[in-house]
Amino acid sequence: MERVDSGTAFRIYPRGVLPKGDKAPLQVDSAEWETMGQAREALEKLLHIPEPEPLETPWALFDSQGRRIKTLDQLGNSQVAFLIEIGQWMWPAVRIGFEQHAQGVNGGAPATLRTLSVRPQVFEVRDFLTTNETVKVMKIGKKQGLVNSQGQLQSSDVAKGTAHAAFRTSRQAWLSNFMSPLVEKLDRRISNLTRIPTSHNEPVQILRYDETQYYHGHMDWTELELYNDQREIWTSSHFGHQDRLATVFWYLNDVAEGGETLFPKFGQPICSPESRLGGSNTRHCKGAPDPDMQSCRIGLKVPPKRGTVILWYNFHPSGRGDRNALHAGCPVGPNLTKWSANKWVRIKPFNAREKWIDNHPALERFGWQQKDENSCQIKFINNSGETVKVVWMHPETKKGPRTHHDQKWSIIITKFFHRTSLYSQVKHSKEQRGEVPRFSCCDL
Ligand SMILES: O=C(O)CCC(=O)C(=O)O
Repeated sequence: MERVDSGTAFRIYPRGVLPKGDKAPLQVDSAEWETMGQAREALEKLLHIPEPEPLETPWALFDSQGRRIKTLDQLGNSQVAFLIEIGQWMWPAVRIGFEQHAQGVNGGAPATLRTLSVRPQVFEVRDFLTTNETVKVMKIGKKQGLVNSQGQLQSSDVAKGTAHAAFRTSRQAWLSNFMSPLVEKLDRRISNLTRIPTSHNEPVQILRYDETQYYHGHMDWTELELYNDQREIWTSSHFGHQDRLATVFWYLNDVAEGGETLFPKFGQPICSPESRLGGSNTRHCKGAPDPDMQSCRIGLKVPPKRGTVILWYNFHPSGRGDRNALHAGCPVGPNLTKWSANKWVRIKPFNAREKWIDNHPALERFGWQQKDENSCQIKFINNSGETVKVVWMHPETKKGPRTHHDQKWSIIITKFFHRTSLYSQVKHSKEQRGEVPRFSCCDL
């Protein structure tokens, strides 16, 4: 919304774009509103904003510095206002190379966000961390002890028994605020940058990639249709609303070769822009192919530069997950190490309570597959010291999925449909006891 001259009227540009041809922009007169409630009602009607779904955050207004506009007085003092349906501030990308200054980020000093990409929305902030801070953060990470990184296995990978290392090979540690005043200070600096309170921030995930290590293409938000039998994931992502709105990715050292962060869908169109919350129908359209998730050849590549952070949004301001926010960590060059870190910023506070809602509209939109009442969980643990095959089949039809089963790995079958099964979780297990295979749980 942009104030017309210095009057009470605002011109409105839905989705931040100018109207096509000689069409006049929408206009409202704020003098007609006596309360913020009336303003909200009028804007919802004008912009066809539907009722929020259960668990969805309500839309909000912000000024150009990302400060919330909560009263008509505040609106009256704003030359422009941004209505953001996802309810949290998002810096506008405008165009590649656009620079904007976020005031008061680091001890009162501003930070400059430079747009690297509009679709997806990616910004670079140079010198966000000092060299001294990068060194200290790495030191805290080392002290904490690094373990192998894991991603969230999609249902198809679970069914195939894919190992985490097939698509992510870094090592990592979580750094919480209480571990060091520096970690806490950086947590606040991130919130100053994103304008989203620290209560929405996750702890820092510090990453170390050695030569050839990588993270293949993935999303930081949950494309629910890819997890459509994993209730825990649906519940914890709050039907897409408790996901990671923003990723602030820190580069802690320079990497002379490889190790870039890649956005392979850079510049692709937004499919079905008319559908606000979207579903599987927003995945594919002309000009938006699925890239090769393992390749680092095509897309926007951001090379690691010590002290720089990049901020990208995993959602559109409308509240819909951004399919173009797919990203990867390219393999690190020979004899090199990349140190970096994730600071994820959630749409809702980090401690927001998870809740399952039986008739939530997202269930149909993303194709939830209802688990059978007769399902149960069976766990196989392999202690044999060699790979064994687990075969599970229907007693009459002899049909059923099967998998192999590596040494020291256990498989949890969480679905047991009328004596045929799909296993939907593969877990690393240090357990070395019992017979092969060892059954636990469940009446057979
Ligand atoms: O390493 C990178 O550049 C990207 C890492 C990443 O996407 C992640 O850790 O989620």
